Amino acid sequence: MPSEVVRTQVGIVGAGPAGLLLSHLLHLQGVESVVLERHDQAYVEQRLRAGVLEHGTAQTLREVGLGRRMDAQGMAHTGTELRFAGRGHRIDFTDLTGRGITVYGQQEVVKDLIAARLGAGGDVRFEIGDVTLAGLDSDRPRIAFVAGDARATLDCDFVVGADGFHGVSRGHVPDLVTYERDYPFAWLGILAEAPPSSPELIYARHTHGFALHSMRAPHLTRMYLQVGPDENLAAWPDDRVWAELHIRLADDAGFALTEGPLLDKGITPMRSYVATPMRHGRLFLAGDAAHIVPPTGAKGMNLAVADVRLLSRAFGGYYAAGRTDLLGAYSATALRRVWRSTHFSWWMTSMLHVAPDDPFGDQLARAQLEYLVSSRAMATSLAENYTGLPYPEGWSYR
Ligand code: RFL
Ligand code: PHB
Repeated sequence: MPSEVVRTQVGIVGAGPAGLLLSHLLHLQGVESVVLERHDQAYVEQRLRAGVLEHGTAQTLREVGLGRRMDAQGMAHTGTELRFAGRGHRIDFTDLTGRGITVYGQQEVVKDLIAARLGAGGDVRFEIGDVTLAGLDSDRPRIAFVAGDARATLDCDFVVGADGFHGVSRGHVPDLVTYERDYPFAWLGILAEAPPSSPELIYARHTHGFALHSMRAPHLTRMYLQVGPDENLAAWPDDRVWAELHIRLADDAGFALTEGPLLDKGITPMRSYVATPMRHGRLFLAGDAAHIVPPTGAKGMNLAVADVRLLSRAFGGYYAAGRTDLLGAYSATALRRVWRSTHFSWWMTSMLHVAPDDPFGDQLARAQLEYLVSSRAMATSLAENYTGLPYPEGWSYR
């Protein structure tokens, strides 16, 4: 097998939002990177995932030249609805915090990032196999990989593991301490060719379980249902999905749910997971490679963006001025926001889902929802976490 050696400054494993955005932010500072991705480009661009961008995430994308399609096709939302006991309650984000969210599919963000990287001559390699990391304790780490029939080595100054929860990077951090929580349910998600039935997202808690009404475009509705943790998709033919959505989203005001053909249907497990530290030697972890939150708080992709903002500045400081302090502070600084979002996501999840055989938890959830919709203080707390806490000083990406 022929063997190629490629040299770069920052070697990035994974072309999800974390890896691609980091590569883009580094490019803007004149720092070179190569991104290695296991899947092909079409797969990465079509993978259906997150939909909610925090105020700061959308702002970050705009500031770095990635806002054009997002501002044309994304939907700016100024509030969301919480629905329980047959009644809807609007949480007005803008009134409570002066900020809002943007509903824009993660796969669209990924498309915009890939177009920007490739358009600027960036090196993003798809269909890469057998990634192995070596020399992470030295000042010349290497990433070995297979591209087509050829073995190759990427010689770099730093390696970033942005390879998601199932990636290889996290396993290279010795003495990793992990914190985990499993939930006794999962989400069944659908994408329907139907106009959204409400202009905003609806988070609904019903005795049957949680349901979420979201959207992707004026003709595309994205919805989720709480199901059992080991649920089989075959047990959920389309008519059962619709019947359950009608039941859980119903309200006393006669809410009407518009149906349409299903374009996608899948099950997502729910877990909270934090791995520390997010650094070992010259390896830095970012995004889902280091932490997972249940999707109820819509935080996963936003945390990935927050991580790489920090990393971008830390690498920028290293290359421009030889600074190592920001790299040294990365893990501890990133983890502060990770834990805040981990708490928020756990809290939203516990409050909105119905755990089996947990009447005490059920009463707590009701009490919490009633408090939330009657207290401006509590509603403000939800709104500021959901729209994204402002980045503290030092989180600038350059
Ligand atoms: P990703 O997106 O998983 O990207 C990692 C990339 O690494 C590649 N990879 C490898 N490449 C080379 N060699 C290897 N050995 C590799 N191993 C893995 C993978 O193929 C992949 O391309 O991680 P990243 O960049 O950290 O981004 C994280 C986000 O994708 C994730 O947090 C969000 O999707 C979570 N999430 C949500 N986040 C939000 O902010 N708002 C939401 O509304 C929201 N909703 C969701 C969600 C996730 C969901 N699912 C399906 C898990 C809703 C759902 C249903
Ligand atoms: C989505 O639109 O996919 C979505 C929205 C809000 C969430 C999770 C997912 O909390």
